[in-house]
Amino acid sequence: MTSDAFDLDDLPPAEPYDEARDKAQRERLLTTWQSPKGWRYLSDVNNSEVGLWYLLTSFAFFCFAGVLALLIRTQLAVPGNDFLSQDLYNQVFTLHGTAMMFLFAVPIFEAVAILVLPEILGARDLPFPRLSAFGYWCFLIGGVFVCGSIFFGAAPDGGWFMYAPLSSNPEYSGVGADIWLLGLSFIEVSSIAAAVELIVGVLKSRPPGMRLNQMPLYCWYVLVVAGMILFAFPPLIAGDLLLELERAFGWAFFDPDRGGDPLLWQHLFWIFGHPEVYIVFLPSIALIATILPTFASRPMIGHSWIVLSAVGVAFLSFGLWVHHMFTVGLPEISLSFFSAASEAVAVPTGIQIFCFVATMLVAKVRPSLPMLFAGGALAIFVFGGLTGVMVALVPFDWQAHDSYFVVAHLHYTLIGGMLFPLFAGVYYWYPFVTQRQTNQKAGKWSFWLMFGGFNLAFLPMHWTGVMGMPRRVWTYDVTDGWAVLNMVSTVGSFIFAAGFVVLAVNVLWPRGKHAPVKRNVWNAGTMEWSAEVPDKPWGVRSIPLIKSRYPLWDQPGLLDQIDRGEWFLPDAKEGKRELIVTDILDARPLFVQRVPGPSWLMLFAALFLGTSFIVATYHWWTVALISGAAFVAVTLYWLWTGTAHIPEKTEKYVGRGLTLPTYEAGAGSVGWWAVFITMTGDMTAFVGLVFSYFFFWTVLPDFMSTTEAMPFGWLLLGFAGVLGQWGLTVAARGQLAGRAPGAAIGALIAAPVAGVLGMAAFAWAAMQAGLDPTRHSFDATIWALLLWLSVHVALGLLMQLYTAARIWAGICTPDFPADLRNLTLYTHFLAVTVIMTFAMLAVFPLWLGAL
Ligand code: HEM
Ligand SMILES: [Cu+2]
Repeated sequence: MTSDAFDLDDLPPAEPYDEARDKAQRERLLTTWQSPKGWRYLSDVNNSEVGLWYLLTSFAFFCFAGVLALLIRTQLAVPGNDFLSQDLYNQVFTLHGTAMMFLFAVPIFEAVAILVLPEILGARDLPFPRLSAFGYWCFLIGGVFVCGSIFFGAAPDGGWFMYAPLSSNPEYSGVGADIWLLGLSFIEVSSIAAAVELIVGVLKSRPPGMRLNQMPLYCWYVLVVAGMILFAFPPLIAGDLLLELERAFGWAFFDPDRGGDPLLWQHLFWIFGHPEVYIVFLPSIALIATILPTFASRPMIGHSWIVLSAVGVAFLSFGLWVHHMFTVGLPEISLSFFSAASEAVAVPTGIQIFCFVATMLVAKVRPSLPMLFAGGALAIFVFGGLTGVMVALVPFDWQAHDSYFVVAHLHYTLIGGMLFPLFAGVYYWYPFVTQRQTNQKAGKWSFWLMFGGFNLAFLPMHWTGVMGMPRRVWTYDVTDGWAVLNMVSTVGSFIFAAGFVVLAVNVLWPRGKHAPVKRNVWNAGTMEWSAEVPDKPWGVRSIPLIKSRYPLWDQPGLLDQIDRGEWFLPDAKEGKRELIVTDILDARPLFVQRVPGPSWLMLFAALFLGTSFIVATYHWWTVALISGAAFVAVTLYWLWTGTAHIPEKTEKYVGRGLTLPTYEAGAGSVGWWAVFITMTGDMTAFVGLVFSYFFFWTVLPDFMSTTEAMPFGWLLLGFAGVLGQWGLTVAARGQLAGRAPGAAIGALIAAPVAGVLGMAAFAWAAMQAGLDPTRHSFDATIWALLLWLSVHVALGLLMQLYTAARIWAGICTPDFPADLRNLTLYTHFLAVTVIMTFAMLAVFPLWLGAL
């Protein structure tokens, strides 16, 4: 039976249990999924391993940033202190904020998700294990680079939001700003890679039967947060690009003398920065939403309300960024609007909290370490939320802006909203990861030390702030009257740090010395606790049919059935790592996806890409180019050898009467979705550039008229050329489907020729008009748009030649056209990009002229 004719409610019974078969299947699964041994372990791609590396690395950066925090507090302990120099102090607080936000808060979400999401979904792995590994290596390399800079006195020192013009003028800010811009862009790319992986994972790797409305809350939050990363990071990448172009080549974006505007940076930064706050804290709410039902021994009250509120917060959070700019002198109307919108976020956030509290009230909650942390989190976070409501009011914010009141507020939300829930999660899942139990008594100590220390450190900052202590000052005078409160803060922060040390020792204590646990120690309802003790590398012995949000509670006998291999894919006969891909809404099984195993390619790809970003910081352009080319070569080899293989048979029996295809191309496949989602993020970055264009247009009355118009004919030719690159690709798809691979190859070779000629025509038009990016913001914006387009034309060229070669080699065929389908999707986005570019370069100015 294939999946169309398949009724999930009426499955044939499992075959009778046979011990010898079970043993053979287990052996085959083991050899297929086993991690490589010795130093080859680092070539592994299994989500359990990569997730763990991610987790440990993020915590390492947390420790680093925490030590910086202690340096800050030591410096501020007494007035007139000279423990840190002023210059070093600037680097220390900038790097503290930067590392906490970019190297800890976001990556830790991805780390936890990579580690537990597949298991909660009852999947063997995520659909692109190698992508996760690549993302991890990029994160490690970029993070070490950014953090390492402080040992050379070269760390960024412009604050974690790097405001122009301080950051745009190399005279005020040294190489640190470049390290910040390039290093973080590189890390953002890896964050986006992980987000793509997680979105596709939630949408397509759910077990059969787990319809969207049956998905555990944790998965909903992962979907929402990964989606937010996809829309929030790209505007910042666009901003980074503009700022680096100004720093390295003198392009005029932020310099008011040349028609630039520093506020553009603030907009692009906070369009990212505000959602970032929710990107950081929603995953932690997700942890509470996962932990709470377990200890309440009942389903969460208001499941759908929580999901809707999470989605609501995500949407709202993109409309709030201006509340970080209340004091820059914006029109009153926009102040009122953004103030009201900021208050509105309290509503969906409140709904989520109310559902949690309601669940706790109706159930008898079992006291436990994770719940202790969850309770502490709610207490701190609600307090931080209240001061948030205060600073969202414009008159109050005018007083409190850039004072220690804000430092207090942001740490109450971040530490209450993300750190404490995260620690709850650490204690909750420690037995899942290690199959041992932490020392509960030490756990309580760590809680009370951190809870007490935290409040002692940050509560006084509300007063120092109101008394006028500005943030980011390296020292103060005894006559300011802040000395006692600052000393209290410092003592508190060291107590907090002591609590964290207790936690770290507890968790890192040799595993063997902790007490072993039985399966599903907390008696939880979600699938990750179905893991056998001792743990196996295959994720789940057989992939079950899921009919409940809490299957381990509601589906009697499920564990035994899974263990005996009575469900889907109980075997790995061909020695291939296989997943079941299901459809987005109803999780009906669609096909069997084969995922590649361990490889060094991702490490090399990350090293080359990292090198080219790092050397670009020092303007060694040649090395950057060579290394970039090496990255492209490795990636192409990785794609060629690792993706879209033609399977040895087109169908496969997966058990319980179900036979599934082993290949899929187009909109059902995971590869297509990955391209679609990645390109959505890419378009968002482009929209950031479009935003810049219209931003200048609204703030500069003569934005369009400072230069000669570009010749329309050349622009039209450019437009036609790049559009031709798209059209020829679509034609190639038609040719291949019509079983004319030769013609398809021809079209795929002609396509980039059209695109490159088109780009040349565009550039010629800009040169004809004498556009010089260092002269004025208009010229710089046009060149930035063209630069963006040309990079995409070039990427298209690479992929077109790659796909032509695949057709020629017989890997991409009329019946197995995945590569070409994905490429066509890419060029659809290219077409939208060139249409919008043409509209801004040619149509919009014409239309304005006609007005
Ligand atoms: C371990 C406890 C922590 C302590 C004692 C601490 C201390 C501080 C202090 C004193 C400042 C103000 C520095 C200044 O304005 O001169 C600061 C800034 C900041 N902290 Fe923390 N912090 C801690 C944890 C965190 C965490 C967990 C996060 C985020 C997840 C975080 C994010 C930030 C950010 C974004 C800034 C602003 C940096 C800037 O002004 O550019 N901190 N921290
Ligand atoms: Cu905000």
